[in-house]
Amino acid sequence: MSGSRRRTQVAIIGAGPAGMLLAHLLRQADVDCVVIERRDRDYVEGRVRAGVLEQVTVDLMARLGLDRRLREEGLVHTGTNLACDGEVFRIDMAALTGGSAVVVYGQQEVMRDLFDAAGPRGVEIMFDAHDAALHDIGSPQPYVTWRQDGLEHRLDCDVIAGCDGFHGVSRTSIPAEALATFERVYPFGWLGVLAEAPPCDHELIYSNHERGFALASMRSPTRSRYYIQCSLDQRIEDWPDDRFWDELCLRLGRSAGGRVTRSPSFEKSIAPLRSFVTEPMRYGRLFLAGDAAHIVPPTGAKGLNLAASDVIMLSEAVTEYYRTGSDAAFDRYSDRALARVWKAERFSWWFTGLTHRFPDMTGFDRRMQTAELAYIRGSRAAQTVMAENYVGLPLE
Ligand code: RFL
Ligand code: PHB
Repeated sequence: MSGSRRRTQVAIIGAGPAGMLLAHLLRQADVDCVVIERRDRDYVEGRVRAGVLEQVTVDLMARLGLDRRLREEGLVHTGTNLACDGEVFRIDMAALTGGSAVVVYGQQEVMRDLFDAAGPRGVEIMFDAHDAALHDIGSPQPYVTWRQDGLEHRLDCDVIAGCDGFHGVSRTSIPAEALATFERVYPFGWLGVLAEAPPCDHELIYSNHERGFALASMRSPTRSRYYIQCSLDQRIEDWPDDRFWDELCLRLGRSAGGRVTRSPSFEKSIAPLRSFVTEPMRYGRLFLAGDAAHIVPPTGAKGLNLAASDVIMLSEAVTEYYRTGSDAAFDRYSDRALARVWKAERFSWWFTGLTHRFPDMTGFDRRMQTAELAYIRGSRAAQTVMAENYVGLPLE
């Protein structure tokens, strides 16, 4: 059965961080858009994912006027910690970068802020939109169709923003011969746990341990987020809370591990690790942004932040197009976004290699890791490199 047929300027596929940040940016610039999301709001908002926001992302929320809770509840971290076999040392990011910091504020909170403001600001979101399909993306009059409430809908537009994540439909709508993809799949995953308990430290601890990587993070002064590296054949059922806490404490070492509060976990999940980039991030009038175009392993905390920098650049391209009528800004988007993406890919890949245990690792490889960590510990120059990447490179 046929449902609605209408027109907008920009059709946005996916209401994750990339799609919703873009929608708010476009609304602020008086560009019409409609967001088409496969799932419902509770699902998107409920996913426990990123926790660390770079200054670029914090500034974006402020520019959108959506940073009230972020300022009240976000935890500003001016430093982060590395550990090697239980020996913890601090990287003073603010001192090394001329005052930059990151803010711990969960992706769930970011999504809540973006969704809460959508209605009042006229950002239209079609939730539960199934079987989205992209049509005529190589032409200046593309359109999107989907199924909702048993009806077929059609949205004509000037531009499609593919913000539908790694498993979305946008990237795969592009003819394979028009794209180059670059990928590294890591032979391990992260088992993550959320617990209602004070964190073991007031800052994050990234720990390299003989038995594998561990990360101590948080969501608030009373809520901890912890991860341990695990092999990909493991299941959640293999990790009852007691086993998780034992392993985490071992890997964090006596001092930090001794401060872990073992309370019942209320979220536990395993995520695979991958580095992935698509070039270019554009085909005709379809523009990819966020995880739809690239994936980083979570070690550098870059995924959500890259989604934010992509959509800042994409919104600039779109608004320039409507101001000038010229495609020139569209032509620059992909190169501009990829320049920042590749630097974040490099950092996340490097940081993963420095801190994780690889199955085929030799004694020599492990000594290389411990030597590099010892070098970073003793070198202001090495710490500066780490710090400026961690807080986020500037938008160019
Ligand atoms: P998302 O978040 O995947 O959102 C895509 C949205 O598109 C919808 N969708 C569709 N809608 C319509 N039709 C279709 N055919 C569709 N297919 C998909 C989906 O339902 C979804 O709502 O991508 P986006 O917006 O690009 O955002 C990316 C971020 O979510 C991601 O990069 C981060 O979560 C990564 N990440 C981290 N990033 C950070 O910056 N800092 C961190 O500390 C951090 N930690 C993490 C992370 C990701 C993790 N996992 C689980 C992958 C920690 C973990 C464990
Ligand atoms: C998190 O708190 O979920 C988190 C923090 C830092 C990372 C990855 C995830 O590098």
